[in-house]
Amino acid sequence: MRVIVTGGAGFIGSALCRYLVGDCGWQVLNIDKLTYASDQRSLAAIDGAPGYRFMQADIADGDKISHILEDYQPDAILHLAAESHVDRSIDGPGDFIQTNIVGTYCLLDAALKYWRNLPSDRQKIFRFHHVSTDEVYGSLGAEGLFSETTAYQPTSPYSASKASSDHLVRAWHHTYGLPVVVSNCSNNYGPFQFPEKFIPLMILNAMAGRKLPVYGDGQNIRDWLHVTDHVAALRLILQHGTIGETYNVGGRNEARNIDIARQIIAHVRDLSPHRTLPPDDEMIEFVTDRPGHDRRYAIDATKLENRLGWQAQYSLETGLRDTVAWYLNHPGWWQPILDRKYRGQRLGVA
Ligand code: NAD
Ligand code: TDX
Repeated sequence: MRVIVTGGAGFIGSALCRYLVGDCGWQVLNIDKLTYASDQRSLAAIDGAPGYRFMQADIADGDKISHILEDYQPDAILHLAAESHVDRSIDGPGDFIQTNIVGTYCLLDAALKYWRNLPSDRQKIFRFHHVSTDEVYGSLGAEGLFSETTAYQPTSPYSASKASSDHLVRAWHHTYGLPVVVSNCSNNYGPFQFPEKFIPLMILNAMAGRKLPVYGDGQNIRDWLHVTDHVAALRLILQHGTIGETYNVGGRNEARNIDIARQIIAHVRDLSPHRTLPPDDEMIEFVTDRPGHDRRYAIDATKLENRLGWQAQYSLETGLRDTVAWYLNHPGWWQPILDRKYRGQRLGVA
């Protein structure tokens, strides 16, 4: 397979490139704008591999994307490029509208022109795989799970922009016949995640003996999936998913934020016994809640499990422990990111 991955210098995109090039032997062209959230050092494992190429480009630059598609002649596009952090979307929604909605439109427009010009045998192979989130479904009460037929009810600028992009992708299928598949995944965690997201932020703060800022009452629930389980699902959906359909991806790993924070402190104590940390209750700080904070997300992944035979390999306990160990062992990756100070933007670390 010869594919384009958008957003491949980000957290999930880099895991996907490492998996497709390193484990599956595919040819991958990674297209990324290289925003603050990107880090090409996450791709060091495949840098120089014969099947891997990188090109800096904005998905909203339609002409450039069209030229890239004509030159590279991919069998598929895996579209991950996005602004992805909910708190930033609250502070400044503009970039989210531009990349997630306008950028997805430009990419679809270029993909359609490219697909229409392919010979019919290659048209049949081509797929546009749109990678999305469970946040498009809104917030759950104590009961129930998100299925592929749950109505969209996004609540944050981020989730509304992702919902818009999902609708555009489906419209390009229904109206123009572009062969698309869509996947909506729960919260990811694992190595190389940018430290503004909850799990790496909590790990780095715990390691440094800083307080762990838990929003509101800490009772919000997320359904956690290790990123390697997600990228395995993406390959299966791309190769075996049915055109026009949606697949929910989730590991049946629901947890309250406060419990994740406590588990992280426990893992840091256990894996790094030389550190002297304050008692747990002094390490956790309940801080002002996120505006419009969704209470609970939980994915029903039955369709993916039954039709494509996917199964999450990581339990949350093992995955979290491995992730804590990875951050403990890789200060060379995260310290320069913390030192960059994020161009004065909000991060919440230190
Ligand atoms: P990330 O923020 O770590 O990475 C996003 C990447 O996209 C970055 O490398 C960035 O430079 C690139 N990018 C941003 N704007 C771009 C543009 N205009 N043109 C080209 N590249 C651009 O995000 P992530 O956590 O890896 O998420 C990847 C995708 O998966 C996103 O579409 C996100 O909505 C979706 N998703 C994420 C999660 C999660 O828990 N992280 C869960 C479900 C779905
Ligand atoms: O400092 C914090 N304290 C805190 O309590 C941060 C950063 C987060 N939280 C809470 C908010 C959420 O309930 O932790 C939970 C997880 O927060 P994030 O890591 O910001 O993730 P979330 O808002 O759930 O969105 C993530 O999952 C779905 C990704 O950022 C999205 O890109 C993805 O689509």
